[in-house]
Amino acid sequence: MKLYYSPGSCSLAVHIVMQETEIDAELIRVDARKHVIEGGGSFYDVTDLGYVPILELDDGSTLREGPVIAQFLADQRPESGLAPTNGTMARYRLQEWLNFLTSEIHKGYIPLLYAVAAGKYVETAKPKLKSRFEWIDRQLDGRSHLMGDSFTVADAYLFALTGWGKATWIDSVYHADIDLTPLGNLRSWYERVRARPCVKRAMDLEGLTKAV
Ligand SMILES: N[C@@H](CCC(=O)N[C@@H](CS)C(=O)NCC(=O)O)C(=O)O
Repeated sequence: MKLYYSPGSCSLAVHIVMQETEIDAELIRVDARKHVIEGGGSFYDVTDLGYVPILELDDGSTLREGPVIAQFLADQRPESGLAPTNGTMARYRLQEWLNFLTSEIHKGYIPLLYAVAAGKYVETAKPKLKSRFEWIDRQLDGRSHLMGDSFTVADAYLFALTGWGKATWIDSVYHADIDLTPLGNLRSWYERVRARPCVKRAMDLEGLTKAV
C-alpha cells in the first residue's frame, strides 16, 4: 500500500491511524499546493482531484476521502478499537463525528486559510468555525475522547484539524487565524492525543514536532 500525504495536512489523520493500526504502507510525500510528488511526477497522475490523502492499494486501485480511508484502515485491524463494528449504533456515532469534522471544521477552515482571496467571507466564516470548536470543547467536558473513553479515527481527524488553529499548545504548520487558546477541554484532549506514541511517530515522520 502507498499513502500519498502532505505534512500537517488532513492526511495526518490517516497517517496517525496507519501508525496506530501498524499497517505498513509506503509514505509518499506530495506538495499539495503544487500538486507535485516528492522525487518527481505530477500528483494529478495519481488522482485527477489533486488532493491528499490518497491510499493506493496493492492491486493498484486508489481510495480517497480521509474519513473513508481512516475507517478502511481501522476495519483492517478491528482489534485496534479505532472504529466500532460496522452496523452498530456506535459506528453511526463515529460517522456522525467524521461527517461533522469534514463538513463543519475541515472545510470551515478554507476561507481562513485562503483569507486574502476569500475577502469579507472570512468575517462570517470565522465566528462559525470558532463556535463549532467551542461546541466540540463542550462535548469533551468530562470525556477523554470524542467517542468516550477510547481513541478512535475521529480523534485522529480532529487532531489534524486542530493543528491548523492557533494556541501555544498546538504544533501548527498552517496558521489559520483562529485562536483556540481559551478551549480548556480541547487543550487537555489535544495534549492527551499528542502524547500517544503513534501520534508522536507520525508527527516526527512528517517533521511536525516542535523543537523544545
Ligand atoms: N474531500 C477530501 C479533501 C482533502 C483535502 O482538502 N486535502 C487538502 C489538504 S488538507 C489538499 O490536498 N488540497 C490540495 C488541493 O485541493 O488542491 C478529503 O476529505 O479527504
